[in-house]
Amino acid sequence: MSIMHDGKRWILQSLGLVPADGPVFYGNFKGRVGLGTALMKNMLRPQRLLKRLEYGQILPLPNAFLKGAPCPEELRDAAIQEPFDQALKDLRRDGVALIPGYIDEDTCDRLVAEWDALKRDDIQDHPYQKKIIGPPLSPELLDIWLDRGLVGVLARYLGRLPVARLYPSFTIARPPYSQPSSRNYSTDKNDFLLAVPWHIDTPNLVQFAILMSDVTDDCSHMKILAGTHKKHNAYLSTEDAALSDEYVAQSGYNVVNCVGPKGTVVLFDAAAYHQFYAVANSPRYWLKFEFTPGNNVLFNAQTESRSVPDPALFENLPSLECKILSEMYPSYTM
Ligand SMILES: O=C(O)CCC(=O)C(=O)O
Ligand SMILES: [Fe+2]
Repeated sequence: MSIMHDGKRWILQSLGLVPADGPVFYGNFKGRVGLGTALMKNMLRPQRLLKRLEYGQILPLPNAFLKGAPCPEELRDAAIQEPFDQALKDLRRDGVALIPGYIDEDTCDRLVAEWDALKRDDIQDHPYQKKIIGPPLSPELLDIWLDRGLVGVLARYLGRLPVARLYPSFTIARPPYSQPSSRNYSTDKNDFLLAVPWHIDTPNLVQFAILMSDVTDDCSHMKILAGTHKKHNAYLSTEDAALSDEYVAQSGYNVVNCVGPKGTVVLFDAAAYHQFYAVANSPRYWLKFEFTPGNNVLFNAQTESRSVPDPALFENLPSLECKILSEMYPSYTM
């Protein structure tokens, strides 16, 4: 460790911002949730807060000052009726909302069968996880990705136009291990590959995922710490990015298990602490769509072309949908 690093750490520890090692805070699990620490951390490392401010996620600034595009009326209207309005309320309150069995089972089975058979050299096929980023677009897949009710919930939540920041991702998480305790874990090594520590992600990221297999509390699943999305969470280094199990247990936050029958939709704000909770040999099939109001988009030219089997798919896409996909498919939507 450099003197610089040690010196900085000493100051942060003296301020109580990065706690010393102890029974609740240790190793890379020195994160905590609280407006006081968040305020100080955001001042010392303001990038995250500024990204949220720029896109209207901190204060309702006038449009002229904001990046991204305003929330279109059509999207707002699409999410007024149920089950979307309730989902929005849950998302606002907890940082997560579930719509059980929203996508029909046959559709899920058909898509899974198609992707099981897919051969492509960019498919990650690790023993712990199989992952396809940007599976071939079909009318069925586009219908889910661009579902006006679901995207509408995210639009009302952000108050801005959500844009796709990544291609759809289909993952089969199949841990051979059960959830390690944070005590036995170092985020530096990441032997577990899957996102098992309690963490937050890039600012302004909102997502919905479809459970492509039945998932119960006894299966591998995602957990969310309800309400933590309201705390302006920030971290200064990898040391305080994750929460320890002991801290979560004493914090009193409700844990929401993202489970349900095949076809269930899970909408969530990645500013809420969440984790993949591993159950040995219990695979979870999951199709995920990520949106931001415009920041941190992960365009990839190769994925763009590989995921479009037929450019005609874009021909009749309304301009609103083109805008939502424009960062991912500039060659087709411009
Ligand atoms: O796979 C999971 O359950 C967790 C995924 C995650 O951390 C995320 O989508 O941001
Ligand atoms: Fe995450």
